[in-house]
Amino acid sequence: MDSKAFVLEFRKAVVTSRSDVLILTHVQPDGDAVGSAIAIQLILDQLKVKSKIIWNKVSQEAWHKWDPFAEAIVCDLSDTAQYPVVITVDCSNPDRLGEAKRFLETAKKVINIDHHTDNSLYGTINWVHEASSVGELIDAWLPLLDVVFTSSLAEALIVSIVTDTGRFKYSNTSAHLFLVMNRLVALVGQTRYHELMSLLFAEESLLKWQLISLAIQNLTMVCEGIAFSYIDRDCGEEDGLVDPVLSIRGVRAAVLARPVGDQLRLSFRAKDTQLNIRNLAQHFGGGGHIHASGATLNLTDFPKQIEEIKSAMEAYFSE
Ligand SMILES: [Mn+2]
Repeated sequence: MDSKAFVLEFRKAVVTSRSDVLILTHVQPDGDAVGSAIAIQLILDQLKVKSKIIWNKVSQEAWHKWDPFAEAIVCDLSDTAQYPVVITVDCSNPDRLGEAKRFLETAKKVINIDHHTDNSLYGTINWVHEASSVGELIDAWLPLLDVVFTSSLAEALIVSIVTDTGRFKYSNTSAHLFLVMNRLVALVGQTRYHELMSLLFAEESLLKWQLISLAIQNLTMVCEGIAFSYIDRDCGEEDGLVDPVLSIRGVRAAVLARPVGDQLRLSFRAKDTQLNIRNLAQHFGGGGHIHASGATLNLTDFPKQIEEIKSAMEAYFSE
């Protein structure tokens, strides 16, 4: 399906919906999830289609960060309404929706918009292409819809693109993206762009720094360049704790384990472009991007599991 065909299908599905269109994204929404969900809502507003976003498992830190962008960041999973049209953004498979997965079961049409190459194409309409972010994908087909490129739409796409490229540091940053950003920043203006960047990146909570400090203290090298660490307390949906470990000189890839409720969450990151860290994540039943992925295990005995993960990693890298 080319972008013209997709836009036609998209429009047909949303304008014929008899009730609100539901927009969903993955648990622990990051900047791309939040930005692209809001962008879709703004597009639907212009098409005079009513919509609702349900956020799922937003951390305190993320709450603080995303609140200025989303008027109402509310986790309303208790919602019992059925939505015939559901749009998912930045979500490679239904499990990543967490509890909100159940909305897919009653939906007649699921529009799956994503940039993860391991997306399971679970939608009735799938728009899945490799790109830096879902924001970049949306930007590409916007001219095909009768939508005015407003500054709030540009803001949402900026949040999406800037966060998913790690502020233009990651390998997904293309020359083309700067042309996109040129247009977007011109729409929001230089002053607002600076405000947005300050809201997103100028500060982190004290708790986050304390957790980062724990991750650094518990660091071990399972083999040359491969770091493993853990945080032995439940820090809820707090995200971005593996990146400081990865930023240590000499570390090519980092894995971080932490308990969240009855789960043990693993984050995988690589800065060595030759290293496919997703293979390791898949080894633990997870998935994601080649250089940034995750896995979730059942939490049984944390200290014992930490040792098992370490040995499994050693065995994996000695092959
Ligand atoms: Mn993304």
